[in-house]
Amino acid sequence: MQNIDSFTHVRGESLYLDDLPIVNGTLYACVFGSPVAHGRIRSLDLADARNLPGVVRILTARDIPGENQIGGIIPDEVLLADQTVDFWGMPIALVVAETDEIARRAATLIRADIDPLPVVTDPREACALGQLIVPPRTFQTGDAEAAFADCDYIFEGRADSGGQEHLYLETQGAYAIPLENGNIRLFSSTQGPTAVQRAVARVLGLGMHKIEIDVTRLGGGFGGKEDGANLWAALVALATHCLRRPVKYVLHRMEDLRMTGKRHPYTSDFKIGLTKDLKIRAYTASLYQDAGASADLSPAVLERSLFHANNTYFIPNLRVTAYSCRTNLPSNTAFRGFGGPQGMFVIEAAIAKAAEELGVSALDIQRANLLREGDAFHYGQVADGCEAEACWTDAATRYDLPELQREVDEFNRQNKLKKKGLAVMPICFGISFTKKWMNQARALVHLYADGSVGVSTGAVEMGQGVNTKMVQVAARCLSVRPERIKIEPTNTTRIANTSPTAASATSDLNGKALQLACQALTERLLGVARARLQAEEVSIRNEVVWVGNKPSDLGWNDLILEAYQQRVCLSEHAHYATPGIHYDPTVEKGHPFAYHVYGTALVGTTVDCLRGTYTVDYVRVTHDFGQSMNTIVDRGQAEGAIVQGIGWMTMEDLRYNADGRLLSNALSTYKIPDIYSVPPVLDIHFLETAGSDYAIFRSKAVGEPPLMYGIGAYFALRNAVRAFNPSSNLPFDAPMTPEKVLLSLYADALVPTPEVAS
Ligand code: MTE
Ligand code: LUZ
Ligand code: MOS
Repeated sequence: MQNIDSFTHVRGESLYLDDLPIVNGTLYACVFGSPVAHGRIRSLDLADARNLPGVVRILTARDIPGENQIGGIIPDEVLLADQTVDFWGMPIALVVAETDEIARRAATLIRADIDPLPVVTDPREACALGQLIVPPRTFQTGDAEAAFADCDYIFEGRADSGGQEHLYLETQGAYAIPLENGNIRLFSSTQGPTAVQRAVARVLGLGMHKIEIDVTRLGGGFGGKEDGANLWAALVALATHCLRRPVKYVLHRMEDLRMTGKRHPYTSDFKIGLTKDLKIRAYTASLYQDAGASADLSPAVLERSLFHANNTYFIPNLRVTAYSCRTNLPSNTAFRGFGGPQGMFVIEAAIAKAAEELGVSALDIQRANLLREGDAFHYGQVADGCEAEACWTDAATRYDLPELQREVDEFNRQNKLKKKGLAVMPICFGISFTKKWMNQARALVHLYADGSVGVSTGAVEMGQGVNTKMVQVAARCLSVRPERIKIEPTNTTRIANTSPTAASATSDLNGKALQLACQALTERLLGVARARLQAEEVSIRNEVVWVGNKPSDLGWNDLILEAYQQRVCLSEHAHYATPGIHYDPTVEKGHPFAYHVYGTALVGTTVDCLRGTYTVDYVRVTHDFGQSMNTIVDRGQAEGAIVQGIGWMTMEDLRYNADGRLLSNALSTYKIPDIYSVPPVLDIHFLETAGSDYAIFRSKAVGEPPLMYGIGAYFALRNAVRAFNPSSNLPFDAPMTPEKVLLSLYADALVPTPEVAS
């Protein structure tokens, strides 16, 4: 089944926040952000801005009736800066004006007198200063220190990965409408309607019941709107609360780039120990996460880095400690993979380091250590339905890995100025929110008397196709055609206490709730049909002549109408909570994931060794989708995630200066993959696997895992560079930009040798 949104998307008819019809009397908001990254506010001069015609009000922390606090996991994030500013662009005041242009102009007229404080932008420095968001966490199994003594080889190193701008096509924004009795209806571009509702209620000092959040769809979120949407919604809600007028704020791209958090950069130290047969016996690592100025989701992201520190390898002795470090940058936040990719990059770097030092292929180490059925992860869960080896073997044979390797070697023998590199990237990703309580969802189904169907769930459509999957679930469970079914906007009044649309688990959680609701309705309808068929039998025996439809022809419409006339309830609200998951953070052991997703990618690159430019020639994947319920949607998700992962690992280069100011603040200085950077060969093979009982219709979660195939592009590029310059002692420092490639090609001699130049 095609994505149900494809027609309105292509015709430009899909409604995003900024497309909603404007309500009479709407005002426009704009933030005045801090001009420094860290400092103490002495005074604010609002006079010029206030005097600008069309400015209605300028709001500051003092206007907040409730708590000046929007922090989720930890209450450390103010809505508007009060005493101190902690990052460049941090909201200090909100201008509300008759037009968007006036609001923006007025914001430029505000002056802030701020005493500067020291700016920290390096997580290691923050850690040394004791600036931690939460106490460090350590996951361990076996005894890594003792195991190093039994290792034949030990290697140490450092691995850094950069941040990543979400670059959702639709920027952050919200639109608040005042209702009677101080109630507010809020349209928000959020992955987490309930998170927005909670933040707004807290800031306004109101009950959550007075705040209704409505989301039709997002033009992408990628994690940036899981928590990151709360701020903008709370700002417009504050303005609406104070002025009793509708207020709208949709960020300009440069505001969004400057003021919102991104994927967490990590810097890590690792130590890996192997035996002669290339088995990894021991692995230790320290991960330093750049959390930015406040916690938001950083502790949860940190936790997932720890869960995925082994990627898809069985490591009997492992100890990994992670530090969430507070710096003076916008608060970094969820981004597809949620810390998993950062943790996995470190173990892949350690394996590459070992391979390079030993003069073996990394593939041999990766292959020798793949997780097997029944192996325990370091957090105690036992691999069940493990497809690591199946995916590797399928990819290696389907795409002829030995032949691909021979091609690379042959090409590199014959070419001096171009080199090819190949890397294999196996992945393993746990499906479930790592906070147990978040693994729940609800669905509300109305069967209308004419036989049409309305479905509400907590799922937010953000391009990933969840609405299409919800139609499929309802159609299958009710045995009706998809055309009869409408998916309603996500709304906190219809579905309360939603978990954010995140963790790739949305279809599983909401789909299962929807399945339960449909099953309950089907039971009731069967009861009606049964009664009618029994009546038919009686009537036939009594030779009653039927008028109209014969009961044996009882169609869907007749059945619904009959049920309605018999006063049978045609609505159902169902709840689903993932069974069987648990976790004890005091010992860091448990069964946190409903299941794991596996896969293997072969990635090939070519480097131009004069220019430092490169291409990713192919990504060839065998992926465990379980029993995919929609191969079109799932293939699209895998393709998009792979390209996004390649972007993170190769070209997306966030730069802040020492003053904490974002330099890569536009698309001229921040490069993301475009159509030309999509690998010309992007093969994705759906491995036939059993799926999981905890996946909806055994169709495994797909949103995030394939992003991690992009890590293969980094190592394939590294292999190409080393084919040109074997003595190049490249640091493990992603992204591998053309600039870095060029410098590392000539790491020992900054000018090409005459032989090479010829
Ligand atoms: N796909 C599109 N087109 N747009 C997005 O914003 N977000 C990703 C992924 N795929 C995203 C996307 C992220 S970060 C997650 S967690 C999942 O979709 C969330 O949706 P799901 O749970 O339905 O997979
Ligand atoms: N969000 C979250 C996530 O709150 N918890 C998670 O475990 C998670 N995992 C992936 C993506 N988002
Ligand atoms: Mo995705 S990072 O869970 O929104």
